[in-house]
Amino acid sequence: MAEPIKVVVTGAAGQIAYSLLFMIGKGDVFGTDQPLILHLLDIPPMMGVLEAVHMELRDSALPLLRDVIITADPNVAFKDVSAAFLVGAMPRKQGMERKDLLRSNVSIFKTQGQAIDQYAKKDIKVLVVGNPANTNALICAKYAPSIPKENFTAMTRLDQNRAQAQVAAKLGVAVNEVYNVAVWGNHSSTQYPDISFAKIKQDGEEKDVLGLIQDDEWVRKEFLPTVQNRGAAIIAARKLSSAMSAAKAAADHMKDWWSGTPEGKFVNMGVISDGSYGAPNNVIFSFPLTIKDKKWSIVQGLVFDAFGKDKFDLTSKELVEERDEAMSIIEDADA
Ligand code: NAX
Repeated sequence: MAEPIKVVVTGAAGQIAYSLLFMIGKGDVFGTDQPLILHLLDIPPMMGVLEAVHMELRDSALPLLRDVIITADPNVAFKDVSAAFLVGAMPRKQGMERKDLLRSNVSIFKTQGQAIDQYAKKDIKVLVVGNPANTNALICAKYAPSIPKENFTAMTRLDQNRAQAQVAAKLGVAVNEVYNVAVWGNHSSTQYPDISFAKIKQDGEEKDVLGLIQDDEWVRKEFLPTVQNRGAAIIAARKLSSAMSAAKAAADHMKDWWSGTPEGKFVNMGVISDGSYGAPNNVIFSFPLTIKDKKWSIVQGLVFDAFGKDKFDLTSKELVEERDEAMSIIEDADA
């Protein structure tokens, strides 16, 4: 058996972590032959709840789980870790302006970035789930200059999974038969879930999803808003935000980063933009990616129509505004 790796989950007393920790612990992410030491970080008032999560993890009798460390100290949480799930963030409260939300999150992700810089392994893989995920990931990377920017990613896999599920239902096929759904831009309601390049495999033959659906009206007026507003629909129905599906998406994201994508298939993650497709530079932007040897590459050569270009530009604009607001908060604090 391999040596154990250290993995940190922040917001570990929260609802996404409650599902995610179990998935990680039983080997869904790093493999069923990779022993683990889990580091659980939350804020001091949540230490009692975290103790209960710790007890439940122990009681789950997970063979891969060699140790669990619970802490409210980021410097302990990030020590020697190889992978980080940054789930904890400041939630948007009623009536809160974007700037106030950003201010609270800048402070959290600055502290965690600094701890990663100082204590984590230099090849750490960081997945930011806590919203606003793209901008939080950018802040975190900024404060960890000794770690490559490519190692900081934001989660748009839930949007990809939601889009695949909608297409599978429409075509009456299993969800894993649908692939190459793209998600562009921000993890927010401006995201652009795009099935222009999506395929299914039927009877051993690859077919274009759009060719099978043949219904532009459905794609633009039903599919798109359903995926963009799915988070709000879950909150309206459950009075709590998506948790089980968010945990599954976080597990999928890290698993594919760790073990790679199959030939001919792509996945989506928010990554540092290199300006591909005319996206703004220096934002964390969701692109379709292929992954090999734990390194991602942006899929090139996909072509947008005018409708797609509009959607792409809208989410780009929002990300630039979010970044600029976050940077002005940092400058004010540093002045
Ligand atoms: P919960 O409120 O259940 O849990 C969040 C936990 O984070 C709490 O235990 C809280 O004490 C902790 N926390 C707050 N500040 C912290 C800090 N500085 N260090 C460590 N822990 C801290 O929220 P949950 O439903 O688990 O959602 C977590 C985050 O995921 C939210 O920001 C949410 O908006 C975001 N989501 C992101 C999604 C995505 O696709 N990127 C989808 C699902 C979800 O909405």
